[in-house]
Amino acid sequence: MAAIINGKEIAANVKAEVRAEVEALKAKGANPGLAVVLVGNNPASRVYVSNKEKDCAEVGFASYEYALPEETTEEELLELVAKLNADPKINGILVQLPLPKQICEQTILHAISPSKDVDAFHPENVGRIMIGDYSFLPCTPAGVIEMLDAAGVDINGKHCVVIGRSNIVGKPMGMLLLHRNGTVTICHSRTKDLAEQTRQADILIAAVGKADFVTADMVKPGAVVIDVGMNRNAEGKLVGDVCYDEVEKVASAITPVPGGVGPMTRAILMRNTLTAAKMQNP
Ligand code: BQF
Repeated sequence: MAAIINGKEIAANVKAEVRAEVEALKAKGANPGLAVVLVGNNPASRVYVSNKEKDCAEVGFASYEYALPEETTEEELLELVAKLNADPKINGILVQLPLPKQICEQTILHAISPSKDVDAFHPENVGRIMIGDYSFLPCTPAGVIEMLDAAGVDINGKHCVVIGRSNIVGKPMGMLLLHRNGTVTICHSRTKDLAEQTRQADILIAAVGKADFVTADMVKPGAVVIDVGMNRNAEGKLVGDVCYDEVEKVASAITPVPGGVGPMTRAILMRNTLTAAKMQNP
């Protein structure tokens, strides 16, 4: 029986901290705000955007929604980003991904001012994360670190295995664990004998994007298992990458889906927006 690491609860604590600091900023006359840009009608994206706006209201940020039609061109979106970069009431800019296929995500992310880049996707911020000199945290990986800290899991010297090498989760996750003195293995679709790798993990992070991918035989008894996955199963239910019911019997601690990493990702976005607002209201 593994301990359940409750992301919703830990996220509420992070947001309460942010809220207190937002109040202090406002007392000094600032009115910190986040621009949330949604292009098209992806239903999941709509939910994510409205979640983020709710979080803004909860911690005291103004949020400014820009909902653009599916057929928006790259030039039009670049124009909006330029306008937001120049607007002093906007402290952070979030462009919800994925973007429609006529728009190159990289082009847009590179156009966001690094000082307003609350997702930390601009190459300047990505590079800063690599060398450990950063102010914006990569939201999901930083949320995972915050959960491990809150659960009292010591990373120092532990073997951390990350499954998945995306620019948004896997790669920056490896970096943050490395900064905390973890010994890091990043596995991916070409890894030979994946289970042999994952069984070495004291801390196992699943960021694969496939329901029920991590089974009990892939987990060392007593390991801490963090499930970053967000998948819909055959019944349309939200599930992670980990076979929760069987892995829970082997692990010492585990994160649920929903209510695990997802709420933490959102909480760190609020922390990054606070960081941006502080930098712009010195
Ligand atoms: C929960 C995301 C894939 C692609 C683009 C709470 C969220 C999700 C789940 C959420 C995600 C996933 C977000 C739960 C933001 C996480 O209770 O388990 C919150 O809002 N997320 C996103 O903005 O873009 C994505 C996943």
